[in-house]
Amino acid sequence: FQGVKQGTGNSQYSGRVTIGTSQSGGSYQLNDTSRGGHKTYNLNRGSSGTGTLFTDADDVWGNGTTSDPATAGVDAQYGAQLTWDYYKNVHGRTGIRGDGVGAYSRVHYGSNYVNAFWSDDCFCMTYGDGSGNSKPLTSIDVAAHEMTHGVTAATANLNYAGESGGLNEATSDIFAAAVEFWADNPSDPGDYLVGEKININGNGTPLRYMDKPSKDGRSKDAWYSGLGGIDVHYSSGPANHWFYLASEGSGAKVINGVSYDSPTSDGLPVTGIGRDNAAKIWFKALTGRMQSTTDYAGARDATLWAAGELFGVGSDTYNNVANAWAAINVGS
Ligand code: ASN
Ligand code: ZN
Repeated sequence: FQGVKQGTGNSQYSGRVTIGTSQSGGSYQLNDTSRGGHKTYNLNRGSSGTGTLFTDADDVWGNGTTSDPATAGVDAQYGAQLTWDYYKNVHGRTGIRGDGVGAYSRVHYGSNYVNAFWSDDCFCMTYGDGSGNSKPLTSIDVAAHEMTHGVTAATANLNYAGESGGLNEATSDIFAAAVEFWADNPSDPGDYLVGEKININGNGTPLRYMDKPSKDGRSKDAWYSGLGGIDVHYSSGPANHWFYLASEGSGAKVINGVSYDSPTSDGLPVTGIGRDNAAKIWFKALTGRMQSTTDYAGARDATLWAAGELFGVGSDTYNNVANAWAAINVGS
């Protein structure tokens, strides 16, 4: 017989988790029919097609380490599940396109591949295993980042170049942080860091810092006239910084054991509105106002429109949103 199941996964980054699976005949599959049929496939070092759908005899998946190929499948399936649940429960959006249809994930892409990516062509996410000391790219924040590229493509469709490209990347980092905080998994508590679990630099540092993006040595903290000319993973910096400041405010702070200290470009303090409010505003701006060519000034307008709709024009929340933009040198 066939049915919707709840499997047990021994993940690499999130401890023991419950994952959506299904049963067909005598075996189980990583096919989450309760979330649009989101599936996870094993590319087994291949780099095209779908490889094979993960299957299992007892619905207990992975062993928590890379010695079992199913472990990466568990993390990918779990990250997609959390991201699905976050968009549905927090923003009322069911599925990447809002149509209830799941995407799919592919793990063990190629050899020594130190990246992950979303593709609109396959409507799927793909994860490498890392190389040397770097680890599989299947952490919660990376999964949420990549899946959010699908949401952006289905909504504002921000062009992946220039300032709009930086806003596209920032949207993925913003919801990566939001999903991680919302998931509240004790093995991977929420933070304003991107990729802190995967050792991508080989020295234990994260890929990006939202409180002070320039800590990575390349990202910008504030808008300047040349911002549209740099790589989108660095021009995302000011918008990531906006999200941190709007959420938490400026100054020093410790959250879930991580220390932050967020400077402002105008030297004026910013009062935070809370990350749930900041995420609601960004989501509404993304889906209700931003377009493919939206730049930083346009993103400010879009978030102020959203803040006005949600909290009232001239409310404290509205004014604090404007102050966070001024703190990254956008608007006055
Ligand atoms: N991981 C990267 C990203 O999602 C991959 C890329 O640059 N295409 O932005
Ligand atoms: Zn990205």
